[in-house]
Amino acid sequence: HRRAVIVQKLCISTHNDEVRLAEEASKKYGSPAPTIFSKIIDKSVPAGIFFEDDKCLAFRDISPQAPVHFLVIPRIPIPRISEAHDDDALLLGHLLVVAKNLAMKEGLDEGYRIVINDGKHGAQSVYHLHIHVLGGRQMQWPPG
Ligand code: TR5
Repeated sequence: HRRAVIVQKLCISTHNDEVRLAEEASKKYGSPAPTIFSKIIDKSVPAGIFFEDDKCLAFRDISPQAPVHFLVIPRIPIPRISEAHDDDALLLGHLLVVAKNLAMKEGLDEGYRIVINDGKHGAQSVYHLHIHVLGGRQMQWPPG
């Protein structure tokens, strides 16, 4: 009986941990308005997805600004880079590593541009964090 009680207590504490983690996760970003990218993630809107893992996905930009133009987005809806949290560092690093691995797979061996637009001055139009990867032509500097 004592063992059963211990097991039960362990289960309750595991359950409480999960509930606490979920609560913390939901507090972290509140419930940001779902964007078109949430629909791409849940596949209710079709997109040219060509890479997926447990944390992110990559798809072709619908309005390409270069011969190769794709977006890498996290599955969790961080609205913009300026709203990322310090403890998102691992995820943000992962997005960059995926972006450069995919750039290599896309044959961008002469270089490419990685861009994150933030807010109004950054000309962000979709409020779900995304990394642009553009390549296949000579880029100019400074950007407009
Ligand atoms: O301007 P920011 O940095 O916010 O970039 C948003 C990007 O999302 C733009 O380059 C758009 O062309 C791109 N975009 C917008 C939509 C979309 C997309 N890329 C792929 N598939 C898309 N679908 C299905 N719908 C969009 N509204």
